[in-house]
Amino acid sequence: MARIALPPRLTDWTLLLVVGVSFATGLLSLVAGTPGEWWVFVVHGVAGLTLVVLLAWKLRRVWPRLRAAGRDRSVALSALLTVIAVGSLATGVGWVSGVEVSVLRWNLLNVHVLFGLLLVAVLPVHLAARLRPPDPDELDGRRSALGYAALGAFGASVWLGQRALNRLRGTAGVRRFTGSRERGTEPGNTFPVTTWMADDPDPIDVSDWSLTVAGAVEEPLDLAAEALEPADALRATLDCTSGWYTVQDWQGRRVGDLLDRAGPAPGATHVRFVSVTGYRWTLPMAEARDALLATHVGGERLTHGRGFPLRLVAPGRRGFQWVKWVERVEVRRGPDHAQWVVIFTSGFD
Ligand code: HEM
Ligand SMILES: Nc1nc2c(c(=O)[nH]1)N[C@H]1C(S)=C(S)[C@@H](COP(=O)(O)O)O[C@H]1N2
Ligand SMILES: [Mo]
Repeated sequence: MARIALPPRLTDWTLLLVVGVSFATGLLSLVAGTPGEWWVFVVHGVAGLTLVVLLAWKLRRVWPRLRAAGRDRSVALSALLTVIAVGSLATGVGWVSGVEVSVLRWNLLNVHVLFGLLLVAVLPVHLAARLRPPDPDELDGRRSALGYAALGAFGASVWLGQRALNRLRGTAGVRRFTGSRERGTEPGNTFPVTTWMADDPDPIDVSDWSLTVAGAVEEPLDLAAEALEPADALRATLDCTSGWYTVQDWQGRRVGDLLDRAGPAPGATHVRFVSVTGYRWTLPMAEARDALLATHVGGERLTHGRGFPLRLVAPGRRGFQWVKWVERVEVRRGPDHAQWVVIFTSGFD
């Protein structure tokens, strides 16, 4: 291993690159919901796994200094960073292998995301104290090529091997390309209720609820529950970023039909779906038209936890984008960037 190890500076800079790629693909994975986006998960897993080797190379070099840390604050921080990096790896691999733990209602994937965020939060402090420029003297083309080949081979073979092993063991469960495991295999309200952050409205009384369709439209609509009896159906996969999915037949109203009745005004490009809690998500017009506002799932009326009386069903989107308890559809002349903040803050008073 010593002979193929990258030289010190190159190891450090490669570590930085790999953490960057892992973090970026980790974030991207949260919005990857169509099969064409499978590569996000592969790059994330393979890059993440190469950290095992990079950390081993690095720790072999710096271990004596880490042990002698004493009162040196920047070395203490390096030690903390090591723990966080190892934690990110262990939780990632543990989750993929089907290890079941729950820390305050959090599963291993949630803990993994937390470790990833911690890593990227603490890393800049470490870099500010320790980052050294690349060293041209240590560069040796043949040795570096060998080092990178070893890294790639390790990452790819462990990734593939782990998949094969999990399939053999059968215990890690069948997973979608997003890594999610199936929950709620029966039709109807059988899947978990997932509330993100603080959204927790009281059950909605339909006699004082209605759906408003407004914004950039010729004629705003205000529809009572009776006007929304299911007329359309759609089979779609709800895939939550906390690692589970369910395939269900949803019944309700095609958004395109509601929009046709309201008549989008010139320049309308997006459609925003707003919950009674303020939680919201916006889809481009064409995608919104094919989405469903569901009142039923698997032939059953939605339960309160699953968004009764009306929830968005957005095929190819991840669960957090399927707004529950919808009371407003707003046609817009542009996207909505503030939604990224609102999904974290809605429901807090
Ligand atoms: C920045 C440091 C991170 C590192 C080093 C890292 C590393 C890893 C590793 C090693 C795995 C297991 C791959 C395997 O064994 O096949 C994994 C899985 C996973 N990570 Fe991360 N990760 C990081 C951050 C994140 C973040 C920030 C997110 C999400 C916001 C995330 C989401 C995931 C997901 C969804 C999986 C499961 C992928 C699958 O099932 O194929 N990771 N990660
Ligand atoms: N208004 C609102 N809609 C929401 C959420 C929320 O917290 N508030 N959670 C989202 C998340 S993270 C997921 S995975 C799905 C879960 O739907 P379910 O509870 O019916 O399983 O709803 C989404 N819609
Ligand atoms: Mo979710």
